[in-house]
Amino acid sequence: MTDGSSGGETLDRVLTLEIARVTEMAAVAAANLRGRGDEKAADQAAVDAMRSELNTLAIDGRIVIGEGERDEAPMLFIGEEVGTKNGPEVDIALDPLEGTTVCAKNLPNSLAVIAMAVRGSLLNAPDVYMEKIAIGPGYEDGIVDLSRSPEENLRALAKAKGVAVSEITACILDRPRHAALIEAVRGVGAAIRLIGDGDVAGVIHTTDPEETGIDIYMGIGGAPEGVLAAAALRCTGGQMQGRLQLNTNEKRARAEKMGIADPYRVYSAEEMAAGDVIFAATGVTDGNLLHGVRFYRDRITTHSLVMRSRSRTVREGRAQHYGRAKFGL
Ligand code: VTB
Ligand code: MG
Ligand code: MG
Repeated sequence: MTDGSSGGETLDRVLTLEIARVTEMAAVAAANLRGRGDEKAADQAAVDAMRSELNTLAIDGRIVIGEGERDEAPMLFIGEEVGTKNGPEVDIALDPLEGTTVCAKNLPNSLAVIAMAVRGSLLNAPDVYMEKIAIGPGYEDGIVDLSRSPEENLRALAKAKGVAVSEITACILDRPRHAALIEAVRGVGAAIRLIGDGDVAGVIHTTDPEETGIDIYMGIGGAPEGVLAAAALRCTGGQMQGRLQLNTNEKRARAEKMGIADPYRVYSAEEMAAGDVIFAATGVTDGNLLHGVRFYRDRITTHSLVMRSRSRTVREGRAQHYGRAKFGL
């Protein structure tokens, strides 16, 4: 099928711009409640806004990475059908507010994110942890690998970049489970950017080290966030590996029901998000790549990235939304 067609192996490229509206709406709703110390309220506002905008799109959409399984998530649950149905069959991964805690504290890098792909091309990951490693574009395949030690990976990256290991910065979630990883990274002489939340942003930051100061993402975060990050990397280039942390029988059984036969499998970005993938993210709070939403008397401004894997296009868009009424604000 040719590019721009409405179904089959490729997505209509107009959808790339359409999904930016979806993340913009979610980001504005969340930003209206940022810094209030109430993560649930901000998350709920983002979910409501994203869902109603998503339902206006001419797609036959199915959520595969969402807010959770049906019984615990009333909206945007896994399996929920969205869109007008008059359009291509697509699978959707989303997080209306990625980094709820950072949003509640008004700290950097909370985002509204969505990825869309041809039906059947996104990994149906259960909501468990995933070990991840990611670097930006421009490197030979396989220079970092989850099967190698952090020291080996950092040395290989430094060598490929042509710098000393001390000039490499790794982004890692600030969690007790990363104590040994953090020690290893510092032990080899690399620097660490410790983040409180938001590893989708952390992975995307590796794609623009000059701008963000981050060369590599390492560590264990959410599996749903892993698939979202993989979708973004498919568009920007770069390498990523993810391995689900299925450390109990219950988790292995849950994963098996979702079609995951080998619990130890290492997934590449292509295996987590295959084929023609589109991705959008809008900043909620200010961050390294995106400004947060700004509220003015007569308008609201948003800052987004929209990407498409097929054409490897990354567009950055700042929108001035005159007339705040469309946001109900
Ligand atoms: C990360 C981070 C998310 O969950 O995936 C993290 O990107 C992992 O879980 O923003 P823990 O918080 O349990 O360590 C979030 O913090 C929340 O979705
Ligand atoms: Mg969420
Ligand atoms: Mg999240």
